[in-house]
Order: sequence, then structure tokens, then C-alpha cells
Amino acid sequence: MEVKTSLLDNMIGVGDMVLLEPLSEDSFLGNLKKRFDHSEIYTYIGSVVISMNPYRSLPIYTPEKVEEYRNRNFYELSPHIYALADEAYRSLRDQDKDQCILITGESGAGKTEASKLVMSYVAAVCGKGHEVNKVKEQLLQSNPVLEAFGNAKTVRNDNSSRFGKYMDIEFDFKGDPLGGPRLSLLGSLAVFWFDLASVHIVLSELVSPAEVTETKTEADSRGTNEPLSARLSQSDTKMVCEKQLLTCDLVRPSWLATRLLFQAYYARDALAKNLYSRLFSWLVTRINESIQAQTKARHKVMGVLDIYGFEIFEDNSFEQFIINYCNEKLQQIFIELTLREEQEEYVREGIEWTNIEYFNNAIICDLIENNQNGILAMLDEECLRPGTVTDETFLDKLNTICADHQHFESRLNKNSKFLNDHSLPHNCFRIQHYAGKVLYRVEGFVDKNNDLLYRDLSQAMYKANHSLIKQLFPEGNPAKVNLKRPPTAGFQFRASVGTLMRNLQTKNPNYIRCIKPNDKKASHIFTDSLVRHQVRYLGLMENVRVRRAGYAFRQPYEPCLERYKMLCKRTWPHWKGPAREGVEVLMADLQIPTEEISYGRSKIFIRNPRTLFFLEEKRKQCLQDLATLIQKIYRGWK
Ligand code: AOV
Ligand code: MG
Repeated sequence: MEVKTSLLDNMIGVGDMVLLEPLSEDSFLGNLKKRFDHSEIYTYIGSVVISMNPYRSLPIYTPEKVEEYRNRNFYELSPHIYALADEAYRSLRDQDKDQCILITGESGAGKTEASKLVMSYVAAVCGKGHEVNKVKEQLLQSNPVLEAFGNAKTVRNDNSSRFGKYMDIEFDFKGDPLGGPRLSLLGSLAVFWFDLASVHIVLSELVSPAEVTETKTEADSRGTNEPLSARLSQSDTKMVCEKQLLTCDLVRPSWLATRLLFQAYYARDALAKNLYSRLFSWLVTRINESIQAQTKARHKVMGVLDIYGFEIFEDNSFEQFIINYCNEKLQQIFIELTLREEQEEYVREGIEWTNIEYFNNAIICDLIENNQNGILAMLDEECLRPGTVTDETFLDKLNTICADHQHFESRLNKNSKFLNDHSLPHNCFRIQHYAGKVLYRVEGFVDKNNDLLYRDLSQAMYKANHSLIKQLFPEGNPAKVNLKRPPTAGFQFRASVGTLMRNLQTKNPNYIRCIKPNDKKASHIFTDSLVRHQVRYLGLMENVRVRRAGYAFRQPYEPCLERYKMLCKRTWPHWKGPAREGVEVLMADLQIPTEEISYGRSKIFIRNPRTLFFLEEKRKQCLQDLATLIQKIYRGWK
């Protein structure tokens, strides 16, 4: 059994880690490096695509490449993100299954670039026609607009996404019920975004130069966009902020003055954030409106998820906490679906299996999001509690409740085992995330979670002489005063992450795991320790082991028999009997080695991708022979 495959070319390493011999962490890294050095940035673990950021443009995204990968089997050509996009697109079309593309990796690893590559590939291969082209154009053009508003420069990435983006691309099925779906029209694109984390804009016109500098340094360390949009309503906000600052001057005792000054800062920042995030929401709504599908035809969905990657800065605050929580959740989905599901399927199908140990980060997700005593719930409780609430009282609370959690560290508590850990300051807590330890400074947690905008500010905005601004602050309408407290930022975020996760679970997942080769944003540099760390926390070794111990490919008996029955005289054209027996006859006839195959309760499991290539090659040959035969007969007639 011999199949030509680019996956086994030793010169440039092994294209699928499942085929790597011998398998160890070192050989895994060695293989990645070898490929990286040969500009082969993509490597598979079965159907998962590992993508190394090359930090330079490679000539591998040309229209010719698109043609090359179009309609080809996943393992046929050398690994490429296009192969994954094509596979997802074809499953959507042929198997009528909603798909999602999950792109993970830390900040700067290449997620956003990957999401754009997937979208442009799908746009290139799906239907044609004037209407379709218009939608495609809109789909691709929405990216620069969203990035202009939602991305910013950080220490980790010059074009860092400060918002999580989930796009549902809908496809319509046109007519022809007998011929099955024909997938042709790109219907609509729905962009959802959740939490505009840490875009911190500077309202330079509103405050004195000294204060501007203060805000700027803080903002610079987090990543910030240019001062924007604040000018629009300058005079009205100036009034409100000045009113607060003025009070400072009149009241003598300095602690009170300081407090009022901070209130003014707070008001200014809250306004800036609100203005920015509402403007961004408005933008997303407008984009969605302009691309909304007009049709009621049956549709299938491909979701593309590109979030802000896991990040650790010198100074981490509420924004990093939220970002890293989101990454934990995504890792959890990966574990659920790839590692746990895989193992459980073998058990379900009655196939022999030795368990593989892996770290399940559910425990960290729980520490953050548990309804009763999770960190977010406690923060909410603290924010809603009457009396004096400060970041310190919040930390106190964490210390009482989380002290024993194995992923939580703080030394404020007298009994804390971290009491003498001087790398852990008093006003901080540390979480041991799946991707590393992060020290969070509590300052600002309460305010940021409250995210309250003073009512006079909403009203000033509403009174602004600008129709858009007015529209963005409807609650400022004095006729509609609402005393109900808006939900906290943490609560809203947790809710939208929950909705997103439920949505993803209804779809067939396709994974792209992005890796950052170095910390310098430089091409050609492969920092071993950095890559090793990512390979570890992404659970890639476990991924390969599960995949190797198991079977690369599986399919229910019926479709398997349908697809390959032409390869055997006994099953062609009809097999009368249970599909499973038909498949067994077929495989025996083709002399597939028995150790290559396991027969589960409802599915056939094929150990090695090469066996699948072999079947596919045979089938292709058979179809070609058939076509030649038909041509001969046809010529004979003429
Ligand atoms: P991220 O989305 O994973 O970080 P990006 O996708 O923005 O990271 O990638 C960071 C930078 O790396 C890009 O601006 C490109 O310069 C380069 N890059 C990434 N992928 C490629 C590629 N395939 N080919 C060439 N250059 C690439 V963040 O949004 O910070 O988590 O929040
Ligand atoms: Mg990004």
C-alpha cells in the first residue's frame, strides 16, 4: 500500500505530528523548528492545524494556491490553512453541518491574520454572481473598519485585537432538492463582539496637561488608540468635568479635594470608555445591517472566532483578567471536544482504549465564573454591597473565600502560604492560568466592573448637538430616567462568553492553534523555550498522543459503504445486508491490514491517514476508469 504524500517528506520535517517517530516533546519541537526554518509554517495534528507566525509575508496565499487547495482532500497536499478552510467549507456543503473555526494562541501569535486568511479563502471558493460578489466584498471590507476602531498597539502585538470577534457567515442553499444542496450564495455575515477590553482613550481637550500625561502613560502601557471622537461633544462634557474640578478648588481639606479630583478622573475615563464602546457597537450594528441576508432560504453557518489572545503584561488589571478568562474558556472547549470527546467516543463505540492524562482547566474556569463563589460573582457582590466598597475590600473577600484554591495566590491573608512571597505584592492576587501565572493588581477592579456613567454625563451627551452622540446615549433623555442599575461589566461579559460557548458547541469545530516563535516580532527567530512553553500549555503533546493512541479517521458505516462500495465486486452496486458487514467485506477485499482498522458500534475507525489516502486514491482511479469507459462507449456509438 503506497500513497504519495507530502506529509512524510523528511527534508522539511513531518507534516502531521501524528506520524512523527519517535514522539517526544523534543522531537515535536525539532519538527516545528525544521519546518519553520524551511518556511513551512503549518503542521497538522490530525485535523488540527498548528500555525507558526512567520513575521514576514510568504508567497503562499496567492490565487494559484487557492486553486491548488480547492476541493482537495485534507491530507492530500502539504499542510496549509487553506486545507482546513476547504475541509470546513466542504463539510458544510456536503454533509450539511454547521461549522466553526476556532483560532487560539497568545497575543501576537497570528490569530487575526489566520481568521482573515480563512475568510478570504472561503470568499474565493464559494459562489459567483453580482449579488454574491457584493456580499463578499462587504465581508472582506468589514475587517479594516473593525480593526481601525478595535485594534491597538501593545507591547505584545503592534496590531492587537482589543475586542473579541465572532463572525457567522451564512450560506444559502439554492433550489434543486433532488441534487442535494448546492451551495452558492454567501448570504450574510453577522459580527458579534464582546467587551471592548482596555481601549483607553485620552480626552486630551478636557483636562489640564498634567492630567493628560498621567493618563497617557497609563494608557500607553496598555495599548491605546489615538484620541478620538471625544471632540464631538467637547463643550458639554467639559462643563460636567469642570463642575467637579471646580468643587475641588472650593473645598479646602486636601483629602476631600483629592477624592473629588479622582471622581473627576473617573468620570472622564468612564465617559471616554462609554463613548468608545458605544460607538463601536453602533459600528458593528451598521455593518451587520448592511450585510444582512435578504433571503429566507435554508442556510448553513460557518462561524469564525478570533479573540484577543492570552496576555501577560508587567501590570495586569481587570482587562487582562477578562481577556485571560475568555482564553481559559476557549481552551476548555478545545479540551472538551478534542481530548475528552475523543476518549469518550472510544468508550461509547466499545473500542479498546488506554486513558491519556491531560490537564483539564475546568477548575480555573470555575474559580473565575462559579455562580456562588467565583471571582466574578464575588466582585459583583462587592460592587452591589451597601457601605464602603473598595478594591481592598474586594481583595479581602477573595482572600477569605479563595485562599485554599490551588490556582489562587495572595498574601494578604495572615494564614496565607504566600505570606513571604515578595514577588506577590499586597494589593495583588495571582492566578495560575492554563497558560501561565498572572499577577493582577486589584486597583480599579471595582470601578471597571461597575462601569457606571454619572447620570449628568449621559444627559450632557444626550443634549449634545450631534445626532449620533444623542443616539448613543438614549438613557440621557430626561423623560426616560431609569433608576435601575445596569448590569456590571463582568456580568455582561460572562453572559456573552456563555452564549458564545453554547453556540460553538452546536457546531462542528475546526481548530487553528497559533504559535508565536519569538518575543521580538522578528522573522527567522525560533526561541526554543518560548515555543516549548506554548506547546505545553496548549496541550499539543496530549493532543498528538490521544490522536495516535487512537484513530485518525472515523466514519459511520453507511456513508463509508456508500463512498467506497465501487471498489469491490461483492459490494457493488448494492450490498444486501447490514452496512457494517458490507464495510468489513470491502476492507478485507482491499487487503487493508487488520491492525489499521477497528469496528465500533456505529462507526469504522481507521488508524492511519495513509489508509484513507489509499481508499481515496483507489476511488478516484475507479471514477477515472469509469469516465474513460463511458467516453469509449460514446465514441463507439458515434
Ligand atoms: P493575534 O491576533 O494572535 O494577536 P495577529 O494575527 O495580529 O496576532 O499577528 C501579529 C502580527 O504577526 C501581524 O500583524 C503580522 O505582522 C504577523 N503575522 C501573523 N500571521 C502571519 C502570517 N501568516 N504571515 C505573515 N505575517 C503574519 V492579539 O489580537 O494581540 O491576541 O490580541
Ligand atoms: Mg488579534
